[in-house]
Parts: sequence; structure tokens; C-alpha cells
Amino acid sequence: VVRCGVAQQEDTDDGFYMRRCVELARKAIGCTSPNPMVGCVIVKDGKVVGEGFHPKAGQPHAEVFALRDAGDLAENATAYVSLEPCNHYGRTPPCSEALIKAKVKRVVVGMVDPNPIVASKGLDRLRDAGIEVTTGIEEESCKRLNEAYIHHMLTGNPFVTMRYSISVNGHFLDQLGEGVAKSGGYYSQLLQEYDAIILSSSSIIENASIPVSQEAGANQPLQIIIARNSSSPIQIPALTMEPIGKLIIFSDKETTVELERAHTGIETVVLDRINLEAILEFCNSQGLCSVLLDLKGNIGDIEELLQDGIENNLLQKIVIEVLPQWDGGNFPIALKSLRKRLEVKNLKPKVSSENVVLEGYL
Ligand code: AOF
Ligand code: ZN
Repeated sequence: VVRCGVAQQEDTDDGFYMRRCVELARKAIGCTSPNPMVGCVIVKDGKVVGEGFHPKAGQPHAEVFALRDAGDLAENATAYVSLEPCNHYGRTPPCSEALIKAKVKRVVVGMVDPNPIVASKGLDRLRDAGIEVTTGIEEESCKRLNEAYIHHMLTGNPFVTMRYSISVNGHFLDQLGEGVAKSGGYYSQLLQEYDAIILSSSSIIENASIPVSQEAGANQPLQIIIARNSSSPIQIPALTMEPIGKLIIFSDKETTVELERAHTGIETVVLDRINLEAILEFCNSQGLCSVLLDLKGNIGDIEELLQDGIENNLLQKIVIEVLPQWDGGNFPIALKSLRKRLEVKNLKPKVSSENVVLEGYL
């Protein structure tokens, strides 16, 4: 028998339930920082008897919600968790203890927790209690889900993604594709994932607006506006701050910033020299774990920030939207003094009816 094509690998039950954990975890997208997103499913005799996810830092962990949901049915059941159950008293008691107390028979884990106070201790605790433990199920998607948390936990620095749009002939574009900023669109969804967004002041001035995620109840990133390299004052137009609480303008000594009208919730910070390290340090001091460097508009005043990021390895991810149009003009992200060539790893396309988005890692 000649078989054409590649046989599809059978889904294992473990993979199936772990993917459900990831799906549940994503319900809290943008809401858990500095904590990870975690989902948990309790399965008994082939049936889901409990589900839960971690909604927000300070609130109970995913396992607690799933165990509550399962009640007595958790006994002798299998618990699936996208992240290793914790084994420490933080803002909440250890999940390993809760699973032991509930008398689950088996625990299946997506990935080990990189948090040094957990790092395999949760798994050890479960094994010591006689529970069968399986790890590394759907590990790649569990890691992808918490890429910002993992990076921040391991390096102490925010996870930085740069984003821009290009035409099919490779020109940098200011505008976004149709529909991508609306609810469900790629840009609206992307915004809710980040704790902060860095924008050039010209993008704000030209559009007289700030990027807001349109997803219902979404987390809105802190807006960091860079105003630099200008001998004449930079005028920030009156902005609708709803539903954003806070906006910070960074300017250098040479640049004066004029706010068009009395703004509430806007803070201005003057630095001798604006560089990405200084901005990331500020983000760290505010407990912000992920940052979107949004190359929109005339990127003149953030070009150096970008160069900084590339030369000092401060960027982790790149997201490029390819718009279905041929466009004139020049490609302005030709950093002429850049001495480095970046290799983009794992570059993958995401295709929707509106655009093609390429995502890769640096
Ligand atoms: C889990 N399940 O759902 C989450 C875990 O301050 P706490 O008490 O919330 O602890 C935060 C740490 O717990 C966090 O850094 C990570 O190591 C782990 N998160 N663990 O078993 C969960 N969110
Ligand atoms: Zn926990």
C-alpha cells in the first residue's frame, strides 16, 4: 500500500486536555502580570469534572478554582495544569498541597515553573506524596503562552516586542490594515497582551489618538510616549484618555513638551539622554513585565531607541504586519549606523482575512 502525505499524529488525551488548559489560561490574557497565565482541568473517567484559570495576581491559582469546581470528584482524578503547581506560600497557599489534599491520582504538567522559588519543587512535592507526575505535555504552547513571564522571571528585564506594518514591496507603513484595530483584530488583541506600549510622539500628534485595545474588558497597556530630538516644542493634542488611566511622556533635555489642554493622568519625565535601557528600567520600577515598541508614524524620535535595542540585545520578539498593497516612498527603518545583523528565529506567518502577520524571535 502506498500512502501519500504524512499521517496525522493521533492526539493523545493528555495533549487534548493540556490544550484546553491553555485555552482557559488565555481567558485572563493581559490581566495576570507579573504572574503567569495558568489553566487547569480535572478529568475523571474520561470526563472533565472541574476547570479553572488564574484570573489575576493576588487571586487564587488555577488549580484552586478547578479543584473547587470538581469538589469530591477530584479524588483519584487526573489534574492537568499548564504550569507546574507552586509549592510556596506567596499571596496564596501552595497548589501542590491543595492537589495532595484533594487526593488526585495523577498530575500532568505543561512546563516547569522558571520561578526559582518553585523550579521543580512543586513536582518533587507531588511525587513525594505518591502522585504520578507527567511533564512537558504541549510544552511549546505552554511556553509560548507565558513567553513574557518566562523572560522576565529568568532575566529580570521586561519582554520587548517591536511591531510595524509594511507593504508587499517592503515599505514601512504608518497605517494599520483594515479591521485589525477593531475588536477581534490582530492589533486590538496584541495591545491587551502588553503591560506597556512605547510610541513616537509624532504618531500621537498625527493621529491625535492613542492606541486602545477594543476587546471587551481588556487590559490597556501603559502608554509611554517618546518626544525627543526637537528644537521646537512638541505639541501633544488633547487626547481622549478613556479607558486608559495613565500616560507618560519621556522627553530629552532639548525637547519641550506642550500639552494642548489640561490633561489628567499624564506625567512627563525629562531624561538627559533617552535610551531603551532607561525606559526599561523605568518599566521594571513600575512592575511592568512586557513592552510593545510600536513603530508607527514618523519613527524619528524612537529610531535611536530601536538601534539601542538591537545593538544591546534588548528586543525579544518581532511582529510584522504585511498589508496587501504596493506603496511608494522609502523604507525608513534603515538604521544606517547599525553594525549588527539580526537573525530572526522561528519566523512564522499568521494569516487572516485582513492581513498576514509574521512573528519571530530575536
Ligand atoms: C500555580 N498556579 O495559577 C499560578 C502560579 O503571589 P502568588 O502566591 O500568586 O504566587 C505567584 C507565583 O506563583 C508566580 O510567580 C508563579 O511562580 C506561580 N504562579 N502557580 O501553581 C497558578 N499563577
Ligand atoms: Zn499555585
